[in-house]
Amino acid sequence: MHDLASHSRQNSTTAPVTRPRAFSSRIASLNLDIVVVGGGIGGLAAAHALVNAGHRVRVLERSSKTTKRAGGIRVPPNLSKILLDWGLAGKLSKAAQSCYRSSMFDFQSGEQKGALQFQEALIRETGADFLLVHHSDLHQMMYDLAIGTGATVLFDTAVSSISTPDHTQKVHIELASGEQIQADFVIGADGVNSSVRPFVIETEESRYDTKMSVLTFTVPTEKMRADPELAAILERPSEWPMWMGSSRSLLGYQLRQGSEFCLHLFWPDADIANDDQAPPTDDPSNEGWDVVVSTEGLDLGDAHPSLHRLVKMAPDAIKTKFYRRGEFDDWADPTNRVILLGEAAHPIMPCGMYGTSLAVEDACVLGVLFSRLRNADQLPVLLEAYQELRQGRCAYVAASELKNAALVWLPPGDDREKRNETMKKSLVGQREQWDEGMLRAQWEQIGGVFGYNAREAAETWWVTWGSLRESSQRVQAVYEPLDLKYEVTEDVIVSSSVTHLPSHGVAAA
Ligand SMILES: Cc1cc2nc3c(=O)[nH]c(=O)nc-3n(C[C@H](O)[C@H](O)[C@H](O)COP(=O)(O)OP(=O)(O)OC[C@H]3O[C@@H](n4cnc5c(N)ncnc54)[C@H](O)[C@@H]3O)c2cc1C
Ligand SMILES: *[C@@H]1O[C@H](CO)[C@@H](O)[C@H](O)[C@H]1NC(C)=O
Ligand SMILES: *[C@@H]1O[C@H](CO)[C@@H](O)[C@H](O)[C@H]1NC(C)=O
Ligand SMILES: CC(=O)N[C@H]1CO[C@H](CO)[C@@H](O)[C@@H]1O
Repeated sequence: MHDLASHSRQNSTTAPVTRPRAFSSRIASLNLDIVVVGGGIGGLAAAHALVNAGHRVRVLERSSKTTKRAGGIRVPPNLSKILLDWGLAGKLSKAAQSCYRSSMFDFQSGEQKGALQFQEALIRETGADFLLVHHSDLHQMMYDLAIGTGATVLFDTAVSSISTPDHTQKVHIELASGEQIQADFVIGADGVNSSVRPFVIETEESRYDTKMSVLTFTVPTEKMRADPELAAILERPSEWPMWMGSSRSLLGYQLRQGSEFCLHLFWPDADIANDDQAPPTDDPSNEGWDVVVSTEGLDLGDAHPSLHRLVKMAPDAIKTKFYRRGEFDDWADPTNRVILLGEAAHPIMPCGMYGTSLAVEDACVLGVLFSRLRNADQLPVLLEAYQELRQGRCAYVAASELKNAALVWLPPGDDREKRNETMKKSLVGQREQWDEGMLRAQWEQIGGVFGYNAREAAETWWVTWGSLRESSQRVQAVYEPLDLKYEVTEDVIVSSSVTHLPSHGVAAA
């Protein structure tokens, strides 16, 4: 590994003295040349965190710099906290909307069925607000951060393959243009359909068709204000409404200071009329964010008439096919030169609450670990720590996300009756009733998810294991003292269909 060692930073004393809190002031004494494949929010966050940890970073992004189509993102407190730590308070106060409550309505009648109030105490404890922000705005903020710290971002640069030829320590990155570049280390942050992943995982991944897609619409609120029923939805900007249907659901929220309303429609593929321009709904090319369908051919069926009107106010929608994938055994390649991050490592249900949070947390953890780098021999241990710190939490969050989503699209049956009962209590009894039933259990679960501290988890790992492993150079098999708390239990959506929630999932509440 002498090749790597030769990059050892000569001038670490010139590091800036003050840094935002999400970074340790630590600078790695071994300075790597890192390539991040994919300049989404996760890749840019990784670039920012790793430059801050003392490394040189180039981001390769296949699309062009002009903003791509996107909708909104829900930013749970743990992500907003990282963003605040990264100095984005000013930009967020202009671009983001705080959110404290979610109301549930019947998809057909429009009648309110329940409410989920984020208790202030909990929000306070997590230390940051729940925010709603446009994907493009957050992406731009991340880009500015990455560039500002000194990362290089190359657009229109698609990676076609990577390799690690035996005779060199470098990773070779083959671009679609035919050009080849080299790096000491590669981060695959190229999203759900990652082209780096096949290099890291050897076995063919399993992909399960949920037979559902998410349609993301953006409606100018100006149009909604002209319709009294829809205007009423806009009266409470700090609340996101959800409409619960049978094997379908809709949620919406205001963006960009109330000028836009973003909608995510969770919809069965069978009910999406085929657009001539779009690929057939069951085709994997519908995954991702590139397929745009016209709202003309979309029939909302038995939905409340106001929802029909609402959806038609958007000329088109981004259609994202939802495949579930199993967990990947390895996030790092056998040579420990390539690692996966964000959706490339742990795909999650599209348009849920946590996709972006998990990707940025990954970046945060990787930054902390890589600020410890002194010697290339540490890489196997640090990469193992990264996966160990992240994988359990990501799997837990992905499962609970799906469980929560399934709760609002339950088909008729006992589970749905139970849900209705509990939701009714959330409306009638308010506080006293709050302490009972599923919603509270759900909320506690959310609390556990919000309560995660990516940076501290990584720092703790180092204190507990890092220095120890470093001296012994032996990877230990047991990690209990870290107590990651996040475990995927059998009852959390391992079922064969996402449109049905396993009965004990609800009964447990
Ligand atoms: C254009 C776009 C719009 C989105 N809109 C929304 C939204 O409205 N709401 C929501 O909840 N989530 C949205 N998402 C998803 C959300 O960004 C992710 O769930 C989350 O932020 C985790 O991101 P990631 O960085 O891991 O992956 P992604 O956000 O998917 O980013 C991956 C990046 O890698 C690039 N890439 C892929 N393959 C290659 C390659 N071979 N070479 C170079 N670059 C490559 C892609 O162009 C993309 O920019 C969107 C994603 C994208 C890409
Ligand atoms: C339960 O709630 C759903 C969604 O609001 C509704 O369609 C269904 O009729 C409700 N069931 C009963 C028995 O009220
Ligand atoms: C996913 O990647 C494969 C191979 O790189 C490609 O053929 C396919 O079109 C991609 N799918 C999407 C949705 O981009
Ligand atoms: C990364 C980060 O800042 N995480 C926060 C998540 O929430 C916990 C507890 O609620 C905070 O202590 C963390 O700072």
